[in-house]
Amino acid sequence: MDLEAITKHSALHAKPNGLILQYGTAGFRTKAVHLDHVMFRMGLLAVLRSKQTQSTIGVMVTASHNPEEDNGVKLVDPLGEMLAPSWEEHATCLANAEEQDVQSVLLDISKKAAVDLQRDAYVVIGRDTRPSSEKLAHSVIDGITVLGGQFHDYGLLTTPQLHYMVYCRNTSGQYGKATIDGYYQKLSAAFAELTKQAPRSGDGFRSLKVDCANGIGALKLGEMERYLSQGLSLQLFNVGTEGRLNHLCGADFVKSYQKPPQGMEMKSNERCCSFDGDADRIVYYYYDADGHFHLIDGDKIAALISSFLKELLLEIGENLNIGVVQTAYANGSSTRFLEEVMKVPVYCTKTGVKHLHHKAQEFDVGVYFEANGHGTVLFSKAAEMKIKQLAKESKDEKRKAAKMLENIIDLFNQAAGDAISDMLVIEAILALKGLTVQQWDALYTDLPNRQLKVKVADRQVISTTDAERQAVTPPGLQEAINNLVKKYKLSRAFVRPSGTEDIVRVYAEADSQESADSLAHEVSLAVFQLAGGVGERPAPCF
Ligand code: NG1
Ligand code: ZN
Repeated sequence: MDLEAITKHSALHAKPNGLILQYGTAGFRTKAVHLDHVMFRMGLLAVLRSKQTQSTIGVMVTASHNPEEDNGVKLVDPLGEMLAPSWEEHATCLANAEEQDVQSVLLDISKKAAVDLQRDAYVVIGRDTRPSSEKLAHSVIDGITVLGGQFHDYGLLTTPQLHYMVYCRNTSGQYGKATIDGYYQKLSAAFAELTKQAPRSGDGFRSLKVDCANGIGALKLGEMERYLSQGLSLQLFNVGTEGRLNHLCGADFVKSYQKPPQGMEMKSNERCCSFDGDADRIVYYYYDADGHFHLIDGDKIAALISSFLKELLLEIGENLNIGVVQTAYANGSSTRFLEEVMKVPVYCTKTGVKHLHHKAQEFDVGVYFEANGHGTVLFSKAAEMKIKQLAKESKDEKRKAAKMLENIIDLFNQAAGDAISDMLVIEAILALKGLTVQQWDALYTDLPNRQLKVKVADRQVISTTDAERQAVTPPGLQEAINNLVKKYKLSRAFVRPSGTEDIVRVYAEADSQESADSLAHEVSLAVFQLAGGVGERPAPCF
């Protein structure tokens, strides 16, 4: 380590006094103007992680669905996964070190994590379309080079594309080619192959309107269109030429407000979807003939996909197990549908895809989706091998099912939830089953629900258990929630500190929208009173 050079360059990316940040559910995230030092230091950390794992590490600069003036950074581990928890701690230590301590913290991490500093390091970088992202990506590169690491800067990428690149590079190209062309080719070939069997029943199944949240999705779907040929025609909205990123549009807006995005022309019964700002979330929706808006969220996406996969798995008859992983935010109706109608086992983990991803790895076929539309399907290596063998050796229907599963394996991003790949799988399933968006929606009826945010002085005073469904502290809060929930029918509510924003999230569902709204409001008041609310008392919503 050239300690002198580190000190010199670090001073060029000085940490604002007193700023403390946490490596949260999705890395560091805050106003872009506060992030320069974090970027430089994450460049340093990525080099150490690369040396330690002897693999390529990814660094993604994005704040996903958050406002345009925010930014963020996260590291991607060798197989495309989120950074290991012990390294999240190192990341937090390094990001918060005072200027004069950067060297010693680096040495300390190297020692604790047994990093052989003599090894080579290779880091790949991607960034979203935020105005601040390019400069921040250069600060990452500065950190990488000062520690002697090599790098490849992919420039503009969706978050899942960067995960894909990392995965490809660490599996000697077996997973795919680590280029943007390789990504499009892999996905479009699998999509074409999968939809070959679909009945040609009019244009309805071949066209889709996409709200790109004024983000990277617009650029990347634009690039991908020519690979899709006639298979699917996309009409892109909110492509970033006029509106602001994630402002009144995008998957998070549509899911949170249960409203269509601005800037999209929707006719009744037309299938539409929204990506978020870095294209790792997707939700669908439509207007019915009476002008009512219907949201099809991550839970219903998981329901469609797992029903289809279950059918194919029965067809090949190999006893490969399937499991669905959700969080506490999953609509109660979706859990009931999956368990009671579909008869697939459902598991609940803490919020944040790393928890879902981890749990999904326990199954031959692990389907995981957050209600907000972030998810994918993971196939175990053993399942993948079995399926590939059957696709070659078996006959007739069994072979057909195995081939479809093989295409689905290729189509799902095994490294991370990916709006582009989820969209293609969903479109393929709808076409193959001849399902309209209304028929898909009719799988089950969502329980009315409401999510609210409450500002408190210190959100960490709330701690939870049971996959975040029960509050352990502050004292009395869970009892208060229990008593409120009893007042409503088919009701459920929970609260947890956000991992990405300085707020407490409140979730409630009940038999009617009025009840869900009223329960969410009452729970917000309980949080405000018992967990140190600041500012205005929460007002009744809607
Ligand atoms: P927080 O802020 O911890 O609730 C949000 C989402 C997560 C996940 C992360 C990362 C909800 C309720 N929470 O986390 O699911 O997507 O952002 O982007 O949607
Ligand atoms: Zn995102």
